[in-house]
Amino acid sequence: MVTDMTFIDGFVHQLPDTDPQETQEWLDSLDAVVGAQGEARARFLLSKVLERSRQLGVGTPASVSTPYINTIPAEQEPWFPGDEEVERRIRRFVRWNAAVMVIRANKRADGIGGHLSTFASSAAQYEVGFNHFFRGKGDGQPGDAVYIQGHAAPGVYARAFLEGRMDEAHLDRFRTEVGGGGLSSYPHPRLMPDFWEYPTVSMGLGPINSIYHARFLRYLHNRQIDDTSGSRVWCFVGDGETDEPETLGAISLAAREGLDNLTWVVNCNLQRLDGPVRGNGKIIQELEAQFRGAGWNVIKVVWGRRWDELLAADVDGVLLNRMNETVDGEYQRFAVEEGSYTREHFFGPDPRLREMVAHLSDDDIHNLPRGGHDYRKLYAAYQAATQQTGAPTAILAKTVKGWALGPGFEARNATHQIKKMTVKELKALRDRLHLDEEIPDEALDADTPPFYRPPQDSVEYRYMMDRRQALDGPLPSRAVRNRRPLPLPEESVFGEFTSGSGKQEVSTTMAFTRLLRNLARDERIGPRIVPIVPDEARTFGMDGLFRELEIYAAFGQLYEPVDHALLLSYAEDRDGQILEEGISEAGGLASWTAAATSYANRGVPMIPFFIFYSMFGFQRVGDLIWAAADARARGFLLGATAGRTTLLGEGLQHQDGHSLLLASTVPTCEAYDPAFAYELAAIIQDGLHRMYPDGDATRGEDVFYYLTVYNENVAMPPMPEGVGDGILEGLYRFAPAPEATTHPASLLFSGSAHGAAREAQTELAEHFDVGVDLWSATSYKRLREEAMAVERWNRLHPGEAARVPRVTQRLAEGDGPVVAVTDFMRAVPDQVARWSPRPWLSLGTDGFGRSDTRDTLRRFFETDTAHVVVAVLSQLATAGAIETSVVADAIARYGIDPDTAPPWTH
Ligand SMILES: Cc1ncc(C[n+]2csc(CCOP(=O)(O)OP(=O)(O)O)c2C)c(N)n1
Ligand SMILES: [Mg+2]
Repeated sequence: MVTDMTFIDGFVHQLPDTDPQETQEWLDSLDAVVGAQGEARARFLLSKVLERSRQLGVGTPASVSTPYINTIPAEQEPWFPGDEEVERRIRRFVRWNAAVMVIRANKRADGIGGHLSTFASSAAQYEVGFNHFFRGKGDGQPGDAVYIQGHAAPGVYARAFLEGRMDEAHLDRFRTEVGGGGLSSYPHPRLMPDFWEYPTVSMGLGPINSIYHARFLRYLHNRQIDDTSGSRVWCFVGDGETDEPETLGAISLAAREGLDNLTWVVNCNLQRLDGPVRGNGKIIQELEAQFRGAGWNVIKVVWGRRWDELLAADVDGVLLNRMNETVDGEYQRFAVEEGSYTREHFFGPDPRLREMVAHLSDDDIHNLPRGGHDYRKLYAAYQAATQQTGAPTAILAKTVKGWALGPGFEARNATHQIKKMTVKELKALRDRLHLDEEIPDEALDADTPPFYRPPQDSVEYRYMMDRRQALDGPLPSRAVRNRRPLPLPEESVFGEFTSGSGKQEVSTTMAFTRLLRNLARDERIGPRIVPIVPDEARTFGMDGLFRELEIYAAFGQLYEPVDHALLLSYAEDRDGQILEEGISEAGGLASWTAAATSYANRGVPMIPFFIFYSMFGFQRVGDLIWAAADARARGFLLGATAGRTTLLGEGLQHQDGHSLLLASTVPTCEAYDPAFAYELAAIIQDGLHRMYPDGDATRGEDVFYYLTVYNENVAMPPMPEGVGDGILEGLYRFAPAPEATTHPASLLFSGSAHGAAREAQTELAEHFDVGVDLWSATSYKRLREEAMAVERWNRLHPGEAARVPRVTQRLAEGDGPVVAVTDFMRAVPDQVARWSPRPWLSLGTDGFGRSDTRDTLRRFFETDTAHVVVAVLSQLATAGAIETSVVADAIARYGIDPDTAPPWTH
């Protein structure tokens, strides 16, 4: 009986053994090898057998881990085509300038920050890419997409400096951005729009974005919009960064879709910010298992070339054993201690191992380099990655954090945060980099260490520039180009929404779906529309689009769907248009970002519409949205099933009354809460024109839109005359006050709250002689930003004629108090309260949602017709326009219990 579950292979127990005698012979042989020569030899033989079986095409399950050595054996390394000595010199210049830039910044302004150790550990990884692999954007090429680890930015600036793309004055503006011309702390396209393309410093976002980016390149290709076969996505990842769920959460997608255009380089320096990543284990082994299990090609670059000869002499497998059993905490210690310590504690315990390194000095032992610093090993790995077909590659490169910076830095637990060097440390670094001719002692005795750039006629400069030229120019480089200009849609796409829906009741979500279909059908812009859904199309009533637009599937539809006979069947295709992301808002957002930045990254504008449960947008993936804004995303986000009471039965975790507030925190997000179909259409139409005026990406604004759409069906009114600008500006008068009323007031509604407001208008006129005019407040964010700008102008221009914010001007057009009602928190309308020229009161849905009918919920949150009426009356009474008894009568009339606890307290 099998007792250890880890060794059960169901297959060999459930199929008949057709030749038990032969089976027994194989097993006996194995027993004999283990008995006579030990486990190491047995493992070796088994691995050989597995390797042969793979060569013979005998499918065996891939094991998820391999021994702790390089995946590519020395004898299979390719010929290195570069000049290693010149490249080493270039690398040293880069290393020097990167360190000096940070040190000078902290001399200028103590506490300005910056990082030395991250790039010090990954310099070779970047340099091998810059000299041999990363493709630039010269001659209108789209080039590669390189996601650079945020904290390695100093090294990238240093290289740009050497290439003459920056001068010393630039480097001396590292982290000094206000006033212009500064270098951002990390990759921020928002701040350096000609340089950086991909924001990465919020850990985990670069990795997930890189996966969906690579996938989006395939999508563009398969849909024949752009030939992306020449572009690769590279992503540099920290080993600590792999702790983030976003980093590894989508790796299976990359394998499933066969993204061999994607290469990750995980810099395994064994440390994160506070200490070891896996002190008690081995991060490389753990990651290997995860990536292999997910179907990635994994290339481990653990040991530098000087270990090759030791491994070749490892006849007993003792070295391999020692490598396998040593945990990362110990490896980190070996990097800190002298060679004698490693001799004693790594090699020492086993006499055979000790003997193996007897010919090496302690210094030699200390300097046995790790694979991630070995240029040739890295070159071999990158080349293998670029030749891999059918799967993405993860290169796991082992390094020392702070490598070459000296004993005060290398592998110290505090190394991540150290940003200063003493003169002595600087001299030691200079010596280690063999730069004593370029940087003499006197230069270092001065207060500020110098940068160094080799002259333009130097071998290094010419070599570096030749390499970049051969690889299509410098990188990173961001430019908005019209490689594939975007034709804007026909006017008729939007036209139908202005006349309303007549008697037919529809929701704004249905209106959006119809608009999306119109856009996708438009001959001009149609192919550029990218509908993205996270397994919610049916929820939003969009499943009708499946058959018409089809769902993108990298390998087509390999089965006949269960609903194939239906008109609206589930249709997948290689050139399908819809990105159905499954249950991953993060994935949807990453796809959206890839599409929303394609106008710049590829010069191919695409118009993404990501529609999701509004509750799972800003609240769930807000940081991805922030990063997209940093990346200057242009596109549309749609928060569906919006509103705390409009989505009725779903309860606390679903009913969103705050996404608009969260959206208002993103500077370039245009947040709208449209009530009617014509508003929605007008906003989207205007958005397209702002992003791509006359279809020209280079003149467009880097803004994106967040629109809430609701699932409450109503008869959509026709668009009133002359309200076009008001819709976009955030506020317009929807309907005048009923005639023959005495007391004026104004009611502002947004989104689905229009229902209560419109009913209240009638109720107030009929029963209370109050005449309210109705206003649709489509965007409080827009109104607030305009008002803040006006307020600021007034503050800074004393004595000049004061300007008046738009919201103040508009509201000055009426009399009496103002009541704003929304299906979101009061803080949303309150954004503009202080600019109201009349008394202001907001009604909203502060508190946790809960399941019930819409009417009951609106009564509970005090946003129903009765509460709107009472609020207007109460405001009028406060102003002395009516008696307080009228308010009391109304409270009684509508059966409102005045003594319940506020909804946000329970
Ligand atoms: C989401 C997020 N959380 C925390 C941080 C702060 N942080 C910056 S660097 C770092 C450690 C990075 O370690 P690793 O990924 O191993 O990179 P290394 O510098 O070692 O290459 C942390 C926690 C961050 N940038 N982003
Ligand atoms: Mg690390």
